[in-house]
Amino acid sequence: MSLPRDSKVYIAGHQGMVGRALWRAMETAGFTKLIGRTRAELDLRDPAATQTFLAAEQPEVIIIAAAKVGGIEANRTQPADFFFDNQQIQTNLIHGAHRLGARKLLFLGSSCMYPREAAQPLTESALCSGPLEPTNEGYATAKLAGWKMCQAYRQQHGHDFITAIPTNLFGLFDHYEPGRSHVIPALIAKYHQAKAEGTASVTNWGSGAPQREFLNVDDAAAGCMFLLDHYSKADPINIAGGTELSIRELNEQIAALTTYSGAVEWDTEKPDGMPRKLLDDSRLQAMGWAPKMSFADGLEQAYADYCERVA
Ligand code: GFB
Repeated sequence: MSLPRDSKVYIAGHQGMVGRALWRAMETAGFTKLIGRTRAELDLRDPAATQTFLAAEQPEVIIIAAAKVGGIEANRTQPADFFFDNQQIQTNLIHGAHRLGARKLLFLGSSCMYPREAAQPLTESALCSGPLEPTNEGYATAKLAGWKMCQAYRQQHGHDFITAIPTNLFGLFDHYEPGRSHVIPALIAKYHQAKAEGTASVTNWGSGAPQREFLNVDDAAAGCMFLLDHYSKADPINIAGGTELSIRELNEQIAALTTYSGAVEWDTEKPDGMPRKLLDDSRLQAMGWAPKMSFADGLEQAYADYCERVA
């Protein structure tokens, strides 16, 4: 059943890439009472501050898009921060939503919750069936706990708390800082700078062999919006239907986009991470939802955003 458009909705993390896209999607869907807080205004890791905020604002719907996020290197080098920050944020918000008796809560998981060696495409039933990819175990474990916490509160208290698992995302307001970025923004920034400075070669990480599925963040937000209106189960559900490429193929597309024509090296001392991460999207597809934007259009949009905001 669709959520009333005059519901008060708190988008936690509304200034991140996903939170901003959710804000756009919910405005487009007609929601009139969206609220957000910046990190400076509210530290969601702080239980007392979070409870005070929720008690004062009384949101009816809570979306957990707030998270410490980063690419493979940030995850590999700061597993404690990824574990602690995410665990704290989601615990405070899920328990807070319970205390409020919130009408609906959407928790956003991550494709790294799937076991490293699970069969591809990754179906929701493969969760917790094997060991995780070591480079992002801290983050993935926190995300698995968030899903399980939603399930536990549904089971014990009957709350409508749902979990969605988006595939690798990119798009407007992505992070371009070299130590933190995911592969698409990292390559856009590297190739653009190399072209501008006339550098002879760029160095990418790993072997280039891993395969990743990429989905534009506005499509992912539309998928979340669809789930808020139409999904109410304990099982997590994938948001996918993106484009799958090897990192080597991705590098060719981004080199063409930025018109970089120099050499490309591969630093195999850097990790590859999961060999493949393709999410099975049949459950959401069967409900009648599919993404709209082509990968090429999404990549052009991301590059334009980088040129305007960052370069
Ligand atoms: O996007 P990415 O950092 O995240 O890396 P993951 C994807 C692949 O691109 C890896 C390679 O095989 C990287 O080695 N790669 C090549 C690069 N050059 C670069 C580069 O310059 N920067 C980056 N970042 N990668 C993350 C997880 O995994 O994905 C998180 O660590 C989360 O937990 C997120 O799940 C969605 O897809 O490997």
